[in-house]
Formats: sequence, structure tokens, C-alpha cells
Amino acid sequence: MKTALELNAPEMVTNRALLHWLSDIVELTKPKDIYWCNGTQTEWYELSRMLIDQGVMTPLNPELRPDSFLVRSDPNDVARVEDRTFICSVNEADAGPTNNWRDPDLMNEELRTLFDGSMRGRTMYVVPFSMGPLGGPISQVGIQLTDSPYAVLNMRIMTRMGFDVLRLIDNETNWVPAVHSVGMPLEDVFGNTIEDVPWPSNPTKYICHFPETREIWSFGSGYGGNALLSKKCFALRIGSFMGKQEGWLAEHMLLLKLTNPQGKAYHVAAAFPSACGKTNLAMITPTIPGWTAETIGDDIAWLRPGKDGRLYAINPEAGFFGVAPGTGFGTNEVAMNTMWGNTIFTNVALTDDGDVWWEGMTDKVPEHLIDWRGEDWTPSSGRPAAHPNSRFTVPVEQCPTLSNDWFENAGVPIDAIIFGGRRATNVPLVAQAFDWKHGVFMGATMSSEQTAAAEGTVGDLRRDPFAMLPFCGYNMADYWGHWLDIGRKLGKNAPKIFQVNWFRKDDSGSFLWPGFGENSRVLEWICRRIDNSAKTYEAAIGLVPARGSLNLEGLEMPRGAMTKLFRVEPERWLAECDATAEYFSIFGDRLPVEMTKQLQALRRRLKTATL
Ligand code: GTP
Ligand code: SPV
Ligand code: MN
Repeated sequence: MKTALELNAPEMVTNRALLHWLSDIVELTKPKDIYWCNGTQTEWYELSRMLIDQGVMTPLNPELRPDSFLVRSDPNDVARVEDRTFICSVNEADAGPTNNWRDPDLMNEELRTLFDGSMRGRTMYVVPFSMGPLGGPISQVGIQLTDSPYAVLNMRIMTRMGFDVLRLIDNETNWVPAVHSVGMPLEDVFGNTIEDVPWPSNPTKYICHFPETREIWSFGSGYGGNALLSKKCFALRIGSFMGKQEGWLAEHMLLLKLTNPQGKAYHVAAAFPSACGKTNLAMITPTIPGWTAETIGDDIAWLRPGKDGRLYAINPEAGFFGVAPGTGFGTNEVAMNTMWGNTIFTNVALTDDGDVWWEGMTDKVPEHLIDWRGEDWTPSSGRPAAHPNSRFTVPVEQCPTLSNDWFENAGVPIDAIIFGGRRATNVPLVAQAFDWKHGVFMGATMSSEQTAAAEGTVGDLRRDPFAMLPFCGYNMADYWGHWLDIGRKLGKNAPKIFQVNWFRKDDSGSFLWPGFGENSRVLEWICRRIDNSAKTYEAAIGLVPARGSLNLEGLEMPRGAMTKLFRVEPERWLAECDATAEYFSIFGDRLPVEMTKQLQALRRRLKTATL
């Protein structure tokens, strides 16, 4: 074992398991040196200067976008790789049919072969980070080892990172170890130099999770959720498993505070699949007068029953890793104002004056750009200038609508939980679940059209229960069971549950609902439902707004659009039920009986509706 001195460890590191682990990984990956990230601004400048000098990052025009950078990834490393994401639980059934399972011992062997010498010639960065406020009751800490300084800069934005986290770790502290290598050493086994490239990666990718030992290993990719291991790997996959063991929830949810004209505040959490509108809803500018919206989180929420019996939530992250395309002054002005500077842009286009651009940012399309691949681009090029999954990384604290509640150690009490997806058909604009169990059924039966956030065919309709399909670290049916348990525990204090769909289309393929700021009308109705003051109509699939109950004042909608937005066609829904039954069958006897009951009840209501 290497000594603390050989590992270059700062004096506050006393956790023996940490030094042991680091020593092991150093011996395995054989980096040229080890650098411990202290999280300071000086360090940020040094690392960014280095990446600029190496030609990895392009500094943007400081007058237009101070301290901001553009990075272009390898065109083969642009999104999460779900088919290379593994849950390595001891028993296959504990990963469940929706996850790729691998035997932990075999995977360990495979990983040790892959990581052997994988950091040769590179610096290993030790990145201590906290998810949630340092030392907070819902917070957790982790340490990522990585050979990607780009990942370090992103982690500095996305988490509370640095030596303050190391000071929290004594021999009693639980912390999550995460190892990341882009899988491109700069030296071969004989010591010959291999030339570096701006975006090192490896065609072979592995994103591995060992829930029982709470370990993460990621190989071959430098992009987003593949490389920023705090995010999907820790905060969702490992987090969800920890939550199951310890009685809390780790969810793919935004957190939003709404205040009505009378000054009453509501907190809502909403789960939408990747690239289905979480960041946009988290930063909504309400169009209805008198309402304000404040941002708490845009991607991940950790929720825990509190002492008073209510459900409390924090955003464990410190940054936004948002989808660039479609984000503009017309759709999400708050996001545009958040990224005024100190922002890393990945795979967007570069303008001639040294700023960034992407599809949907402005109505006026620039005459000339350098596209995300680094090639000249004009409007007649016939291809997008920015990659559909291009992203901005920006500190949460720059968000002009950031709520003070983001700083709240113990989180905020949740009044409503919303599930949503991208559905061109069938799913109405909004519906309330009859009760918690029905809400869990709504979450469990979500489907959504696939987006560019993961490798795969965009537009394919797929099941995405609770927007957690790619992120649940254990058997999905057990996860539904866990949600049912939490509901039982919360009892009458449980938040109300809703389903929304901003993406229903008419026959010509246009969105029926204007979306974005106008979604505040739906949020207002939800808040009035929390107060039991909005009238409902009982549809087979849930409680929908009674005529006149949704505030449409000042909104011009084409004739018949509202009817189409709320149409529930029993035949089509009965067909969905058949598909759901088939889907449920893959979970065998792990499926909670309650889910079968809910499906039967829905079928009964639909059949009554057809009579
Ligand atoms: P991840 O970061 O991948 O988890 O995505 P997200 O859920 O935060 O999605 P985001 O808010 O970034 O939105 C993704 C895309 O959906 C963007 O192109 C948005 O412009 C678009 N979008 C968001 N809200 C709406 C809406 O209300 N209506 C329509 N039509 N599009 C929307
Ligand atoms: C998502 O895909 O849901 C994201 C982006 O938020 S990533 O961090 O790449 O997972
Ligand atoms: Mn996400």
C-alpha cells in the first residue's frame, strides 16, 4: 500500500479506507501523478488555463460571455450509453428486467483488466464532493477519481467540491467511491508515448454500479452522465438503492416553489424523462398574473419523510447540466440569463464574434457558424449547428430565480408530485391521481418518446416509469413497492400526485398546447387542487379539470384544441392497458399486487366509459 505522502494526500485526510482505496486504484491505473482538488477559484483558473493551452477548450469572447468555454466532444461520445450501463448486484433479480445486469465478481475482473494502466501518462484527479449542503441531514459525500480535467471542471460546477468535503470525512463517515477513466492512456506498456487528442475516449464503454458496496466504475466516456459520476450514477442509481435500504427516495425530479397572488407558497417535484422539460419547468416564468416561480432544482431530488410526517426534498446538485437546443429567450429566459458567464458549453456552435449558438436560441439564425464538429456552417448546410444533446454547465447560484430554499439543509416540504412524458397521443394535459396508490400506478405506467439525451432512436415510444428507466439502481418492481411503502408511511400527509403532458399533437403534428410559461396555468390548477378549491371531472384515467376550472384567461387557443388536449379515448386506453399488462408481466412475482389491482380498476372504469 502506498503511504499518504506517496498519494500526495492533504493533511485532513484521515480515513484509512479512503487511502487504501486510492492506493489500490493508483497501483491499478498507473497515473503519472495525483492531484487533489481543493475546489478553489484559483484551481478553476489553473485547470481552465491548462485546457485552453492544450486546445481542449475554446475561451468565449469575454465581453459577451466572461469566463466561459466551448468544448467539442468526440462525435462518438455525445450522450449517455444506456446499453453499456450495468447494475452489478449479487443477484440478477435484484437488478430486475429493466437493467443490464452483470455478476459483480466477473465485472470486477473485467474492470480491473480495462483499468490496468488506463491512466498512464495522465494526472489522476481526486475530486471530493458533497451532494446537498455540506453536512446536511439529507446530504451524502463521494469521491471521484478521474483522468479527465474536463470532468473536474464540470464537477466543480455540478457539486460542492473541494477540501471542505474531505474535512467531513472521518473514519466513521460513509462515502461513495467512484472511479472514472476516459480509457486513453498516453503511454503504452513499453513506455512509448501516445499522442493525446482534444477529447480522449474509448470506443469500449462501461458505466458500472455495485449497489451493495455502493461503488461506481466508469470507463471510456467523457460525456455528461457517463463521466460526472455524482449525477446519474451516484445521485440516482446508487442513491435510489440507498433510499430503498434507508427509507428515502432518489428521483429524476425538478423542484419548484410557487407562490400564489395571496402569498401562499407551494413546493412541487416533477419527474419527466431526459430532455422532456424539467429544466424549463424549473425555471418557468408564469404567464398568469400574480404568481411567482422560484427554482430549487432541475434534474434530481432526494426526498425523505421528515419529523412532522411530511415529505421533504433537497436538490443534491449545485449546478445545471442543461440541454442547449430549444433553450432561448422566448422559451426559457431564466436559463439564458443564468448562463451569462462562468459556463461550460459542450457541443454547441461557435459564432463569428466568439459566442455560442444553438437551434432555438434566437429566432434569427446566424449567417455563419463553426458547428459542433468544428466545421464551417451556414443555414443552407442542411444539418444542425449544435448537437441535439449539446449542453451548458452552469452554477445554480447564477440562476436569477433561485429560491432561498435551495440553501435549506433539511429541504422543503413537498405539496405535489407531477409525472410527465412526451406523448403525442392519449395522455391529457393534466390529470390528478385518485390517491397515492393510483399515483404510483400513473408513475409506473409512464411512457415517453425517446430523446437525444441517450444513444438510441429519437422518437421511439418507450416505457419510462417515474422517468427512472435508465436510473433505477435496483429492480423496478421493488422500486414501485418502495413508493407504495413511502405512501403508507406518509398517510394523510402524502403529497397529491398528478400527471401532465405538454407534448400532445394534433393531426398535422403540431403541439396542441403552447407549453413553457403557459404551463403555469396547469401549475395553478394543481395548487388549487392542493387547496381543494378547483373543480374536477372524474375521467377514467384520473381527475381532470371541470369545464372552466383551468384558468385560460388571455390565452388564444385554436377552436377545439382544449377538447383534443383532454380527450380520453377508451379504446385507445384499453389498448394501453393491454400493453401495460404485458409490461407488468416481465416483473413476475416481484410486481406489487397493488399494481395489478390498479390496472384492473382502470380497465373497469374505461369499460364503463364506453357503455
Ligand atoms: P435532461 O437534462 O435531459 O434531464 O432534460 P430536461 O427534462 O431538463 O428537459 P429540458 O427542460 O431541457 O427540455 C428539453 C427540450 O424540451 C428542450 O428543447 C425544450 O425546449 C423542450 N420543452 C421543454 N418544455 C416544453 C414545453 O412545455 N413544450 C414544448 N413543446 N417543448 C418543451
Ligand atoms: C439526462 O439525460 O437526464 C441528463 C443528462 O440530465 S446526463 O447528465 O448526461 O445524464
Ligand atoms: Mn436528467
